[in-house]
Amino acid sequence: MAMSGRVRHGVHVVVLTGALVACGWPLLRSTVAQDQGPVAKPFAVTARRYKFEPARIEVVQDDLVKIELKTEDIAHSWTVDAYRIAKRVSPGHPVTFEFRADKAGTFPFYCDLKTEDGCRQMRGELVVKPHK
Ligand SMILES: [Cu+2]
Repeated sequence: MAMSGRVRHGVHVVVLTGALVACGWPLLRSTVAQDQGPVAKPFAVTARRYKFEPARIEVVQDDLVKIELKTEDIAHSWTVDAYRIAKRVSPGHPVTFEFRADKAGTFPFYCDLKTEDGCRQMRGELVVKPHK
């Protein structure tokens, strides 16, 4: 710090450079992070005899939706016809998948496995709200 009094001009340059490094680089880094695309909205969905938890999933159109699906008893599926999704999950083997909710509306999801009759009661709805 003894130098700062004598070489005032030099100190200013150092301070300016320091400000650029402190402020400029984090800005650049966050811009790069945004270029990697939006982060998916995660939903943990549990299937069990004979329902889904949660039974209602609400997103906004064009959201990237991430479903983390697991079952607590037998094999089930999470099926949404409108989105051509049919993901099967078995005990001890959770599955994670993503999709772009590009169609607005309310779409039923259900379990399409026929192993147990009760699976026909497994219903829920995917609500995709339109852009404002
Ligand atoms: Cu089922």
